[in-house]
Formats: sequence, structure tokens, C-alpha cells
Amino acid sequence: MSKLFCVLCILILLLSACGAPQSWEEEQVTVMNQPLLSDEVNVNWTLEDDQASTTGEKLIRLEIEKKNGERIDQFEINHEKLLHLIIISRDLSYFNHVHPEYKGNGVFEIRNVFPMGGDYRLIADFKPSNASAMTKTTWLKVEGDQVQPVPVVVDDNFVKVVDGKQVLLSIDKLAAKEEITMKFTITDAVTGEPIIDLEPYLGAIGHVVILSEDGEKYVHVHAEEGQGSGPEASFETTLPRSGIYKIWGQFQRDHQVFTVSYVINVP
Ligand SMILES: [Cu+2]
Repeated sequence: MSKLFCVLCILILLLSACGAPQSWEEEQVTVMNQPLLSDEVNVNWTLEDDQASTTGEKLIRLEIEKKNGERIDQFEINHEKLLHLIIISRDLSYFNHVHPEYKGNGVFEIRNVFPMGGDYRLIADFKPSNASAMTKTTWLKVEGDQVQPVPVVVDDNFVKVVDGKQVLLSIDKLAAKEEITMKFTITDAVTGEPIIDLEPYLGAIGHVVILSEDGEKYVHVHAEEGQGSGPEASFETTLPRSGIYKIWGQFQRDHQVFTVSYVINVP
């Protein structure tokens, strides 16, 4: 009888020991409302043919949810938009930076005309409420005629001309894992006069996107604050490893965004 009593006591002790901390932990989670981490957020990407379109547009849809399948429905404006979407072809020849429309319940949609079939890198930047800004990427396969990929060729001349603007890119040092400064100098391609009437684009003097040649490393670039309206625009960043990268700089003038790109080789 006393043996049975002892066994019962041990069982009760064990059960209470197991049960107590669990309910305490559950309580802590509800009380603290911890910020959401990027690892806990998932994006379902889909691509549909737009039947109504005559230009071959496709509808890109992002459904943003927690790993447990619960939709995230509150987002904060980040660089003037709820979500930034970058679309880049596998060969890096096609680049587009767009802002999908928020449909509610974690769904963003936008139509896009893809110039050819093949694989595309899609990169979404957004900030759910109660979370840090995060980046989610995917590869999407687009049906349609494939064309010969354009080779990625490292530039030896960092002066480019686009829409009547001449843009010089200078980088203080070509090195991985170190802070580098990229400076764009913009002049009129015909007269050579400095361009001093750039307009703010997404709340800054410009916007820069960098992607590694294999499409795997995407780099956020932040414009240095308090810059004027040209002719110079500086950006600081750190490249994660050696290799070939493509850089797209975007600026705005006369309500028009222009994009200039360069290919660099980081030793
Ligand atoms: Cu954007």
C-alpha cells in the first residue's frame, strides 16, 4: 500500500513538473507579442496568364502569410510604398521595379509584360506591422519563346548614356565584405552641364539595386541622407562575396524615372 502511494506521489510530481512551465511559456508569448522575424514569414508566389490582355500580360500575385498559414494583413509604408517588387531576367538583361497593389488579406497583385519566356528572379521588399523590413525572393518560370541569353559582360567604361543623361559611376574600392561608396555623377549628355534638378525618387535622391550574376545575392542599398538634387548621388553598401554583380541605379527628373546599369567584377 505504501509502495503504491509512493508511485502515485512520483507520478503527480512528474505531471505537475511537465505541465507547469508549458502554460507559463504560452502565457509569455501572448503577453509579449514578439516582433515577427523574417524566418517566420512565407510568400506564396503565383503567375497567371491575363486572359483579357492582348499584350501577353501576366498577373503576379503574392500571398504573404506566417509559417503557420495565417495571413499577414497589416503592412507599413517603407520608402513610400507598401511593397517594392524587382523583376530581373535570368541573364540580368531585363529589369523592372514596380509597386503591386494591395488587395487586402496579405495579397498583392500586379500585371507585368515579360519580354520573353524563361526564368525570372523576383525580389519583394516589405515591412509587416510589428516586424522589421524584410526581403523575400523567388524564381518564376515564364512560359513563352525563349531567346538567346544576353551575356553578362563586365564593364570597363563606367560612363553610360541613357535618355540624354550621361551617368558616371565611381566606386571608392572594389572589395567584398567591406563598406564601399558608390557615387553617380549625372550630366547632360549633349552639353556636358551638370544636372542639378533631380527629383526625389522613393523618398531619396535615387534607388540602387545590386544582384550577383547567379541571381542569388541581392543587396539593399541605402542612399546617404541629406543629399541635394544632383549632379552627385552617393550610396553605401557592402557586397557579401567576390564575383560579378550587376548594379541598377534609378533616378528621377521631369517626373520620369531613368535606369542606368553597370556590371562590376569584385575580386
Ligand atoms: Cu520600389
